[in-house]
Amino acid sequence: MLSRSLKLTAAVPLAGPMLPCICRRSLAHVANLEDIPTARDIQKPIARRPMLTLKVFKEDDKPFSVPIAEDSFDTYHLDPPPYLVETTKRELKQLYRDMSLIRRMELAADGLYKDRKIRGFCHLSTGQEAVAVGIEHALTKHDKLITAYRSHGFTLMRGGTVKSIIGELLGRRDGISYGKGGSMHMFCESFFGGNGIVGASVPLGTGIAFAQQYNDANNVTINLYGDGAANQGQVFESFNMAKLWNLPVIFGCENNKYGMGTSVERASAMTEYYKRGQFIPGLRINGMDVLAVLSAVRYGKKFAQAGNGPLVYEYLTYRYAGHSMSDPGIAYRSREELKEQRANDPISSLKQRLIEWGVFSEEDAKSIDKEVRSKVNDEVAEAEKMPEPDTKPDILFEDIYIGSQNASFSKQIAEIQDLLQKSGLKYQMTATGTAVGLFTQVGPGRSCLAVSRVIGYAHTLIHQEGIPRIQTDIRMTTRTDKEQPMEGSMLSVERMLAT
Ligand SMILES: Cc1ncc(C[n+]2csc(CCOP(=O)(O)OP(=O)(O)O)c2C)c(N)n1
Ligand SMILES: [Mg+2]
Repeated sequence: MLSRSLKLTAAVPLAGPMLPCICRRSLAHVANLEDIPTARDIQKPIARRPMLTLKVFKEDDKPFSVPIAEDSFDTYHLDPPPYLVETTKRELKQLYRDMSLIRRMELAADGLYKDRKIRGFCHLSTGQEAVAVGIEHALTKHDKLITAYRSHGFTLMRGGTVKSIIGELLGRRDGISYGKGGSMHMFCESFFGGNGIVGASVPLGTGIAFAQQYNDANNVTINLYGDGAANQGQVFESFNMAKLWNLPVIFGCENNKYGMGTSVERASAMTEYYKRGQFIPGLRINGMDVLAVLSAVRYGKKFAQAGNGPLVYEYLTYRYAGHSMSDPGIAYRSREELKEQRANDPISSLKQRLIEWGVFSEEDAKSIDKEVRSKVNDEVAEAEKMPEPDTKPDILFEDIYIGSQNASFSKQIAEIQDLLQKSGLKYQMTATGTAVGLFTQVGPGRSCLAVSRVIGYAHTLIHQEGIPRIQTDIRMTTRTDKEQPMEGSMLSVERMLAT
């Protein structure tokens, strides 16, 4: 039903609002590197950072420029972003505070997990703060962002609060996803998660950029993924469509050097992820320097807004913690490596520069740290006081999109239950609004007819009512009283479900 109605509406607007988008598409540069407007001949020397006499103003909001290191970028068919970053005292202090806030919040989550108050998945981003913060400061709330599952920092930057994020991790009703999403599934305005399936968010982000182009919104989508996703086919399919249609998207590989415990060298035949767009210009950025990230994303946003199409960015960064809380993070990397990376810490390196430049003093930095610590402590305490969700089945159905079927869903479930009861089968069934889990046993000599009727009904649900997933575990008790999965019958079940 769902797919049928989608087909109909998609056909209608072609002649209307679709038009500007089609016109723009015809401007796209198709697989021809010479045609990229700002493409740079790779042989030409890269413009280096000009010399600067740093002038920091007393006033908080008076703009001035600060330098970033010459090795901040590597380019691929693209001129580098500015090595002088225009900013203000207020912004520099805010960059420092934002990174410190993410760090503190992550450390608090670490503690709550170890106290067994947070259960399940929990992926921390300590070490990677400069990426989330640098990106956010180059955007407005009209720009969109989507990332993978290491998402706490991005959620905070996009508008979440410490309280709502920690509340979510604790599974509380007032968490940012009402306690139903946990670490990997957090969302807020202009932030599309928080996605647990590696690589799957990249095509989604491409669709978001398509929507921006379609709606003539002069904004950009930041489409992030990990090095562990970078070799997936859907990533390259997304690159192709984005270039073909000239979409305003900055793909960004957060290269923290490991996908779980596998180093990039063991996973990728070519680890220069910024060149992986082939026909899309690319940029490798020192992702441990928030100012380099800021400069790069501001530049990329202008590039996309000028109608030049996508970019492929690579943020070189490092995660201090293990992949998730169950990984101590030391089996596949040495303590020396960790120590070396920590010496390059994004927060302390910014602090040092801000002190050197006279933006703030050591004392000012300490008082920011103190304020951040007490803010996180207060908000964690508030989150811990948030109510648990009621244990009512209705709560399962709230906030879950199941098309227009919400009202009839419980009726359908009741019908399946009725069928099962009549069949005399022992069964267990769980239903969540988007999926039905069915566990049943078939005894010897009993006909499989009842099971196939149930599966037939499930099949109808999938195709006509938009229920995307039916999970079955049907076991047969054999004559020797051993229980075994109904493998033979499973085949026909799968066939039925596939049709
Ligand atoms: C499609 C899919 N395959 C496998 C997994 C299991 N998995 C979870 S995280 C991960 C590694 C991803 O590494 P990376 O993209 O580098 O992200 P990072 O953890 O470094 O932030 C894998 C393989 C998954 N979630 N989805
Ligand atoms: Mg990684």
